[in-house]
Amino acid sequence: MKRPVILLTGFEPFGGAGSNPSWEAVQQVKADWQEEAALHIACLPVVFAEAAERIDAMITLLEPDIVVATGLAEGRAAMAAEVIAINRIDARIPDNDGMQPRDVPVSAPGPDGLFSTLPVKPMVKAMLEVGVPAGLSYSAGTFVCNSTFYKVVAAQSRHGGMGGFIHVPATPDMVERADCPTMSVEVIATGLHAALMACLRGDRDAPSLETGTIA
Ligand code: PCA
Repeated sequence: MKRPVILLTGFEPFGGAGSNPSWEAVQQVKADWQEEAALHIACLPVVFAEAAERIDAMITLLEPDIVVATGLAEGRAAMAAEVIAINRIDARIPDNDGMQPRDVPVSAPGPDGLFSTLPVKPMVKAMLEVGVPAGLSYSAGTFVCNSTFYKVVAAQSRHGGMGGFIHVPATPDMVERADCPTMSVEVIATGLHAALMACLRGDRDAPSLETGTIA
């Protein structure tokens, strides 16, 4: 059997932050990787057009079996397996290129929404089993993460691979508000590894899986 190929991405810092835990955790997963599958990683720019182009080009080149894109969702307390990407951009803040598109589609001819083609419930279950707080999320927002998620699902469907998105919490060093929930890079990386393993095992989504939902 062909050795499975995985593409795991994180994002560069944005919005004035000095780091982005998604990319830090992705690097940690790569450093610890000992599985049979080939793991490719990349750091995407927080720039609407460029992030989409970059990941699309990598998907064309690698034809990965599994693409998991990750990004920061400050304020969330748990790892969030995103269920659906919406065909809408409404940037609350400018991207790292100073662009702030409002109320425009990700893809004018595309459908209103694209569901993750990753086994989201088994991924959440796998994360919970290794002690990492996790749940499903039905909104990936309307910024660069959601639009990248949309592009990943579309690009993966071209060659029959699976793709989706996980949002991760902020790390303790980056939050100023005492009431903002956080998670360490190590715990985030443990969760991502468990989620990838669920994809590799071919765990199936089942309605009976009790996973919980993040608002
Ligand atoms: N989070 C942002 C973009 C990059 C990131 O890490 C988002 O949720 O859209």
